Amino acid sequence: MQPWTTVPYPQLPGLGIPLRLHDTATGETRPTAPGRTARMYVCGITPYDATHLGHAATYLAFDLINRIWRDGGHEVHYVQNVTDIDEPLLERAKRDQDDWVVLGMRETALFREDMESLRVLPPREFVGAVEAMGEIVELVGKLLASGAAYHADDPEHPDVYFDHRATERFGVGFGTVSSYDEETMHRLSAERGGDPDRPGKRHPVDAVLWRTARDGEPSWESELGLGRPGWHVECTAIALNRLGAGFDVQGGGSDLIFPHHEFSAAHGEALTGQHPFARHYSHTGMIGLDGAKMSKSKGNLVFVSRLRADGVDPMAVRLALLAGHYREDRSWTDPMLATATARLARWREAVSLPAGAPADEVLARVRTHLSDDLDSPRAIAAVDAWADQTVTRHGRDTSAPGLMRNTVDGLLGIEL
Ligand code: 5CA
Ligand code: ZN
Repeated sequence: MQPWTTVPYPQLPGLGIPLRLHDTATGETRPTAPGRTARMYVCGITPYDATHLGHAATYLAFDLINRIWRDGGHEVHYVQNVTDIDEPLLERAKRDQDDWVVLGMRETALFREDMESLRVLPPREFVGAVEAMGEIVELVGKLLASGAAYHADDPEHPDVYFDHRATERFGVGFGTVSSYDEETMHRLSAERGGDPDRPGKRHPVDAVLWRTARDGEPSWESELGLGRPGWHVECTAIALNRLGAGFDVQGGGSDLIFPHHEFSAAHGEALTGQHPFARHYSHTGMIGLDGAKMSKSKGNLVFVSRLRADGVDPMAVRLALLAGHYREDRSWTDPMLATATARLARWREAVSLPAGAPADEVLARVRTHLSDDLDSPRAIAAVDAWADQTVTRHGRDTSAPGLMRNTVDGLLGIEL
């Protein structure tokens, strides 16, 4: 698929600081250690509805990683998928008597516009499940051949499942990403698209790799028979074939820790024999509204496109979301947007002055805070202090307003 259009990335003086990032799998916050080219995979949207502020917050967090790595002199190979075939898409299309292909294309186009307006740097590769069908089929075929996958004991629908114990044969147990106990895994499988109670599986937790065709559902002809792929293997194939095993960061919201990232990793490891699938598993907190997680199924959504249509400055939306720490579950509120709008106006006033308080120290502070597990609230506070000082007392440093404009643009992605 065509990614969205990029925005210029200003070069900042000096070199950025290596990023320390929390890793869900080990529970530690430790340095990312990319090579010359950093490799990141972030789980993309299922395009059956518009981008809400929860999605936006998640992609903004990974945009900070992208920016910090670039500031540190790395190139970034960023891959993002689009789950353009899956249950939720088919259900929504049916409900609205829409064509699932048209629905997916329409919502993906809107997502691109939203990302562009928020100045999120685009992935180098933006890949739909449908266009990756051949690679997914090949991967499932290999898992079957190696014994890591099996057909369900069901003559009518012998769907292919992944044996979740498959990596044990080289000494890696299941559960290295989430560390959840079996009861939690069972419960979350049922809540998040799995089918723990289906008969014919070796184990309730096992996840589907290839679902044989059902009446009225789209399906693809393949060496696995007519059918469509499971969700987790889509991300395994797209990530592995572009980034290789042991890439730097696998990202998404905390709702993807289990079963999605657990299984994507287990599929990849069973296939390559290499552990870990990704060196860091990075997860963002959930954005809610009025105390409940913002989710399409609950219908309590604030859309980026709605705010744009209402004339809200996307830079204020970006600043409002970055004012919270990415790992915290938090709620979207009107005062958050009001605070961000006022802050944006103050920063704009400060950078439009002919001179200001010295800014070199502020750049250093912004770098330090962001490289400390993406501490955007503290980075924003450092810019606030500079803007207050500059607006109230002016300053004599004529290069400061320009440097602050570039700092805020390059590292926080905010155009003043
Ligand atoms: N297509 C899959 C990933 S392969 C998917 O989860 N799509 S999604 O449209 O449901 O979500 C897209 C991204 O936004 C995922 O990374 C998800 O974890 C994240 N996300 C969803 N809801 C929220 C929320 N309320 N707050 C923060 N992030 C969220
Ligand atoms: Zn995914």
